Amino acid sequence: MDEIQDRTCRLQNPLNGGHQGTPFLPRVIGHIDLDYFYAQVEEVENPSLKGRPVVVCVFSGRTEDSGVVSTANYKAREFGVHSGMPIIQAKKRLEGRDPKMIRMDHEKYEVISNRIMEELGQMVDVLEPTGIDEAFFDITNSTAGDYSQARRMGESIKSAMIKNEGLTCSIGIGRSKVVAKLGSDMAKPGGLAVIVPETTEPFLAPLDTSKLYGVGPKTTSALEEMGIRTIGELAKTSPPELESRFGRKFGGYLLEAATGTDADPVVAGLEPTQFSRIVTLRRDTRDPKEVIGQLSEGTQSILTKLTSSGKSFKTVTVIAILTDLSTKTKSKTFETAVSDLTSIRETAAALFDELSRTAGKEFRRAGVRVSGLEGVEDQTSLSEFLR
Ligand code: TTP
Ligand code: CA
Repeated sequence: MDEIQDRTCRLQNPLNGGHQGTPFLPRVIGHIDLDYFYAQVEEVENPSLKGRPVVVCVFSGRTEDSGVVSTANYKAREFGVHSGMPIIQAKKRLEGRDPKMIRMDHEKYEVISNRIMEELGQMVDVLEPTGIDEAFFDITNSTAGDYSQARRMGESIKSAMIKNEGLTCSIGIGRSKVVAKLGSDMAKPGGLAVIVPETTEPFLAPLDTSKLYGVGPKTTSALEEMGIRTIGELAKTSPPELESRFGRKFGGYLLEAATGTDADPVVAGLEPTQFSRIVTLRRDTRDPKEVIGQLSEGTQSILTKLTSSGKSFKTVTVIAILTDLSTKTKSKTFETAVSDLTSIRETAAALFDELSRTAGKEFRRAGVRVSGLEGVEDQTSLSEFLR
């Protein structure tokens, strides 16, 4: 155990990105992946779909049914429906099973994804979104490297997703990105897998190499040709043997991945393109004054972020999550960029006023977003130039 812990510490030392100042804590890295994301969002919006096969479709428009499946819920997957399958084929497989075929609404999923990433960002030390419904995170500092604490954080992230969004997710936690990603894959759907540092190598050893992040069918068959089938066998292979077959970089990566010692740090998300804050209202309401009042800290914090990053914005969007968990948004775009609190608050109040008249239901949660940020490029290039 000590040897593994020690190696983890030395590896993470210069590379521990998000938790400077505490160099000897074992790394605690997580990976979160929302379950059947687009289809689950549709189920949340329309709970009567639960129990039915739900297929989110990208219609090409050529004929009524031409196009492919974007994703499907687990009920539809039971009948072999999966992402990328032609819609016609999915319909055949679900004949007589009362399927619901839904047109993909990318913008809607993106609004929800952005909100989720913002929420997650507030719960962890460093968040690195890697797709519309997945992200790596680092919680070394907030758990002080303690894996029992990490398990509790994993549980509370899962509960927050259910409470705030009505969505289930899968989480993996371990000492590296590869281990965390493998954990979330194994925990699907809806689970939490915590792989403590001491048991990482014995945990990985019996698994097929194809389970490793970045190991696709081509690499798997190349490894098989070398007589390597399990991660444990890969871990015992000599570096020169792997490097001569896969090159120095990928060969080295394979060995690190197989021992769960890949040291890649979790890097905070890219330059923001928007700032937003969302709150759960003290009571369900659609009174615009009450809503904007409860967002006063949130709008202030948006302003602080704008000021500290030297940015102004062109668009204000208000977001309301109604009592049935459906999401409604309304936006206003200015002709020229602005950066003052009054523009945010007054515009948001007017937009909430409009939204409350058309929403049809009370708001459970409410948020404000500013986007169309300006001043980013100028500042970055200048500071980079000076550096
Ligand atoms: P995934 O996370 O790969 O899949 P998923 O969330 O639907 O299911 P799982 O429970 O297995 O994680 O992709 C996230 C979203 O990206 C998915 O909901 C829809 C979209 N997507 C496509 O549009 N086309 C595709 O081929 C894939 C794989 C995903
Ligand atoms: Ca997913």
